[in-house]
Amino acid sequence: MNREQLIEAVRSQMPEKRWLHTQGVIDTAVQLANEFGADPGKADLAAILHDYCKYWPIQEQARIISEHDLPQDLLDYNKELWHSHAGAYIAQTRFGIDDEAILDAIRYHTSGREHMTMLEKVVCLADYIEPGRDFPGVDKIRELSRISLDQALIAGFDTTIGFLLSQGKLIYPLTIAARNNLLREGKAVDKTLLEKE
Ligand code: DGI
Ligand code: FE
Ligand code: FE
Repeated sequence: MNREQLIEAVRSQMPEKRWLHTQGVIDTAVQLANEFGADPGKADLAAILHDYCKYWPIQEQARIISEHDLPQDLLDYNKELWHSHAGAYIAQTRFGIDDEAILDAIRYHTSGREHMTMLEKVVCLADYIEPGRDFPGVDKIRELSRISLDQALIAGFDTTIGFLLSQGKLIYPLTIAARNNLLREGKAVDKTLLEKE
């Protein structure tokens, strides 16, 4: 299957609005990959497929998780987390994507996780700041993305965590771990300086 056919396959799974979002994520992810040193070809492929299952019936997404070797604890958290893991599974089984780096970028694009690769960060951030996104604080995240991928991503997670708190919703532990890890990595520089004195 070539890129054009893959694009059509993805497009057929979602309403036009979500397809426009996906196009935005593709462009932004490739741009960020070039800027911050991730593989633009992998960013392109991960972005194309990242929301493939987003509009599938929620029972179908749950079934994919429960019937395969995927993290079962997802089912105890918000259903918005499910499409990314289901999507990675389908990318592998239906489209033959066997590059774990690409699959992880799809898998963790919603929750994030500790020690994210550059590719994972790029896809996750692109999902936050693609041109069609319009939520309070998005311009600040776009601004930060011109300076620091990590700071922008922290601001993104802050927004999501704040939103989930305001709604009285559960927060998946990997999202907290992702944010903590990015904050610690940012501070690690200072620690090294102190140790040298
Ligand atoms: O699929 P998209 O809408 O493009 O974006 P996404 O895959 O990042 O999903 C974002 C939604 O997921 C957002 O509305 C918040 C919701 N969500 C629910 N629980 C969690 C969560 N997001 C994170 N990061 N962590 C959660 O525990
Ligand atoms: Fe998504
Ligand atoms: Fe998305």
